Amino acid sequence: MERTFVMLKPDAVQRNLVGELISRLEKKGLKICALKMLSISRELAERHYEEHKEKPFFQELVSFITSGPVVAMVCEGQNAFEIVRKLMGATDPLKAEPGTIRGDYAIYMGNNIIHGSDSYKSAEKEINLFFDKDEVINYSKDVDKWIYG
Ligand code: 3AN
Repeated sequence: MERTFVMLKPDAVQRNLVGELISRLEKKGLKICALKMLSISRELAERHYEEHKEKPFFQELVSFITSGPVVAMVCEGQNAFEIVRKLMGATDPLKAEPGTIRGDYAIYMGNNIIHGSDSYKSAEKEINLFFDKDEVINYSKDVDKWIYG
């Protein structure tokens, strides 16, 4: 099973969407292996978004993600990062299809509700940035036999 990093951004917390979004991930069949609310420091934000350092929107990105608490998660499942990216929808809410999280809840590119790793390499980096080893729980669920056959 693969694991991916998911973050519900400050706009999701402020708009009372945390329960709804976690529910969508759970209903899809993803297993939550780690979950916590935290305030992101400037240093953590800059490390998390380091590949965007040269982009014109970098400062906006860092100040938004540090503007209020976020909910960080590790989700496990077959093809975890691709599945989460499908549920999220396109980065630009204008292009995100209705039925996806951004398609249903976001209007503005900067405030697009949710982050999900875009590869297993970035998932590993992001999980290690946000969680200690003992915060990520290994466990099995009987329902997995109904999800995966
Ligand atoms: P995604 O979150 O879909 O993986 P990335 O990694 O390309 O998208 O961008 C990271 C974050 O940067 C996005 N979630 C979005 O909030 C912000 N962002 C991306 N492109 C722009 C842009 N052109 N203007 C403002 N913010 C942007």
